[in-house]
Amino acid sequence: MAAEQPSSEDVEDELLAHLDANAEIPDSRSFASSLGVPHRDVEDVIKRLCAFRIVGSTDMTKEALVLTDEAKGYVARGSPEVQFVAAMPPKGAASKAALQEILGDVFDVGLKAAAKKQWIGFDKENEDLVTRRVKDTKDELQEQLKRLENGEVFDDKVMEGLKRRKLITKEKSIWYSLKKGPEFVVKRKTLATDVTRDHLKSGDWKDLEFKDYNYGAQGQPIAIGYSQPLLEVLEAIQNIFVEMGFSEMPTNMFVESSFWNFDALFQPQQHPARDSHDTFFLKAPATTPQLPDDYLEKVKQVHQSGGYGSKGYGYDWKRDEAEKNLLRTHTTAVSTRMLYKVVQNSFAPKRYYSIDRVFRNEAVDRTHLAEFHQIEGLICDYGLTLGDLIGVLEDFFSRLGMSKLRFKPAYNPYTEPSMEIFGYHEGLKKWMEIGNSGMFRPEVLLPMGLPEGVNVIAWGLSLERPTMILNGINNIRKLFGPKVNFKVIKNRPMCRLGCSKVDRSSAGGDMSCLS
Ligand code: FB9
Repeated sequence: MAAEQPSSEDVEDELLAHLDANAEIPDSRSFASSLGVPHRDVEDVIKRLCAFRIVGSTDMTKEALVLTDEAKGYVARGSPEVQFVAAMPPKGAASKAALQEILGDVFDVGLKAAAKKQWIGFDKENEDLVTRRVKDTKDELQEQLKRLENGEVFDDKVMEGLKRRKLITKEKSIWYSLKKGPEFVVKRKTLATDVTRDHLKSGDWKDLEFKDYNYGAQGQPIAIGYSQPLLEVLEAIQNIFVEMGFSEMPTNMFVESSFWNFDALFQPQQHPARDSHDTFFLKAPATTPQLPDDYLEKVKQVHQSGGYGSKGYGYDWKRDEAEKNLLRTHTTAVSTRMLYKVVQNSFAPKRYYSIDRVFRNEAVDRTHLAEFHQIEGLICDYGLTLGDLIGVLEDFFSRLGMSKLRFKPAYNPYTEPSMEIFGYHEGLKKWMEIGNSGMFRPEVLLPMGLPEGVNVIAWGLSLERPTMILNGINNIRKLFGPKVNFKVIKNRPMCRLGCSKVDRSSAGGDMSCLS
């Protein structure tokens, strides 16, 4: 009956008693084998006693050459070459297939090694046959491996041979030399960690020593899901829009017709953005014939010859160009559909927003993918001015933590005036481009049938940029897709919108993403 394995408490008492008697334990490995316990059991006790400063330990490491599992197999069952010959009939030939059956994965190594030792030969006629050339075999290899196991070392040539046959490998072994620690005791009083009912009933709680509370102890990591940073910022920005009285536009249509994506927005058909270098056009379904004819006619007119105070572009507008299907390049395509719908029934002032994917056939780089999430806000109402637009932008971006804005005149085919928006980020002490905006042109609004005097102000930005900045992520590929590092996601601080203070230490520190 195998001797009862000493418990960890027993090993501890043995170790403390030994230290008390000998002041030091120079080699924890030989101490472990003297107790007949695996070294790791002594390691656990050493770690515990060091934590209580009862014991002081110095750890030493040395690289030792140890037998691989394959070699241990040969020590147990003999070297492959010996096993091979042993599986053959005492003399004459044997079929490889039969030997393969018997020897399994030792067959290959055994065949090569036995052949190398000229213990076997091959039959030219029948290549499945091997002939035995020796009566007995001396298992030098097994002998060597056994002696190695007992710590013997051979000359380099032998050792190199064994390494080449992957029979020995380097193993770092660590051991400890132990001394009494400042809190050394022969018997460690186990500190109570809880007052149990038995303690109370037995009353022995009075002379128990309790373990101090470790207020720094980390709680059990709770396995919960983590919101994708993009979705976190998306939700926050949706709340900002709803708080500002905006309602969401339906954006569940990635495939759009050129008509709503470009023509309705008074973007001329030869505009560079309308060629496949910038836009993903669809092969199938390539076109959308269902377009509102009367409205389309008006769009055609305003492109060709203007009207509504505009002289238009004066080019020959083609319906089939407008029918071409594409992946929408901006959610402004949804805005045109919405505005057109607004006038279908009696006009009423509206505040709409959209946040969804848009697709641009652009070169992928650190901040650009071929798709991103566009955020768009628009207000249509009587008598809206550029001042109203600036006011709304200040309100919106202040809720995003950007209180100081600057506006730079810009150009969009569908808005005039248009402005690029720049915001000063307190935390990063930096001005950055945070979006684009403008007042929809009459050439966009009036063909739709929007009443005179109604203006539409709108602005747009991306979701990826603020999310990268607020999470200190400098490469958009780390934001979503296969390169997302979940540890970063898991351990990143909650990004709080509106607090412009980016705490550098927590936000992964590298601010190069802002350039
Ligand atoms: O998002 C952008 N920048 C940004 C936004 C917020 C932010 O928040 C801080 C942490 C708190 C930080 C940065 N940009 C727009 C500016 C640039 O990044 C720009 O280089 C890239 N732009 C994208 C388009 O790239 C081709 C961002 C994307 C963009 C640009 C314009 C619009 C929408 C998205 C628009 C519009 C528009 C205009 C008029 C009417 C209706 C819509």
